[in-house]
Amino acid sequence: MIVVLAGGVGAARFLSGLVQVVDPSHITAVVNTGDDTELHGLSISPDIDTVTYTLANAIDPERGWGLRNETWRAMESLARFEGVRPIDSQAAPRWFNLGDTDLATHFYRTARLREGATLQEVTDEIRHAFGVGISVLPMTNDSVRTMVHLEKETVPFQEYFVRLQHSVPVTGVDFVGASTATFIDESVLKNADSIVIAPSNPIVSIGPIRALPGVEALLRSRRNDTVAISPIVAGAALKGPADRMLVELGHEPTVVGVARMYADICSTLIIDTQDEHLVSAVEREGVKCIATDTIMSRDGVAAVLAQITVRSTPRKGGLQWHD
Ligand code: FO1
Repeated sequence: MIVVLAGGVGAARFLSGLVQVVDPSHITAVVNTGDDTELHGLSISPDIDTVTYTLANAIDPERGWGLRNETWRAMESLARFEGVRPIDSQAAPRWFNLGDTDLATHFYRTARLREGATLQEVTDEIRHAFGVGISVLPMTNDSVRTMVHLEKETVPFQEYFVRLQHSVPVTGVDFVGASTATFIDESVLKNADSIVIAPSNPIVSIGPIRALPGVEALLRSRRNDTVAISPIVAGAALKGPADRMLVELGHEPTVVGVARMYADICSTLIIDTQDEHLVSAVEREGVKCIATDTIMSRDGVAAVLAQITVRSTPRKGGLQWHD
């Protein structure tokens, strides 16, 4: 079993390459839920849906989130209430775009959670409904919410990322609920043949998973079987605010900075060829370093990157994959 610690878009793209080189039944994605939010009374799990929709080839290719061929009639129809909504009302927010067919997923998840299903159960039902072959696990069934500290206020992650367009400096992040949450399943990390840290935001996508009780120690114990892929290429994030967040939170926004953040829990870091000149600097952090093409927006790159990734971890347990 290959276990992939995953956030949103970059992780989803990597997984879409991995399923081309490894039998999907041998892949488990442990997905960040710190981005989850409740809007319109609906329980929304963006990173889980991005992974599920991408592997179902149903993702909108331009946005990297939500469903392709989407319509927005429900969201447009909310506009009429903005004129009558009391000033302090949270009703009918339109800054977070929920497409009409995407809403169906949130209706189903919300209703099942209200019936007492766990997030793990309903996530498994949804990935089956979308015909996804890998196991998709939320990092926990408990409520963990990434709160982003800005200069003058603290906001939930999606308000930082979407409403404020992550255009404001961050002074800190907290994963509220993490210290009392239960990691979804320790045996997944204990028994994995290899563990991959996907090219996700090290702070707000991988950070929440690491913050769950017992996970950091487990990952340290599996360091030799763990490989990470840098989400930073040539000092920048390919998507989202990872590079700025690294700087704002005191890290170096380079593959060396990423190596420092992951050195305790992974033995190999895969970086892009644009950073090839930093291979020795990464290895000085005590992490083996492989430079290859990691820009998965180009066709075929995700599968090759996945192949290099699985080859770079010891093939424990004789896991079969097609070379
Ligand atoms: N990202 C945006 O930039 N704008 C949006 O309006 C937006 C809506 C949205 C709805 C459902 C969903 O699953 C994801 C959505 N995202 C949107 C992306 C989301 O904020 C990010 O994918 C993750 O939270 C960060 O990885």
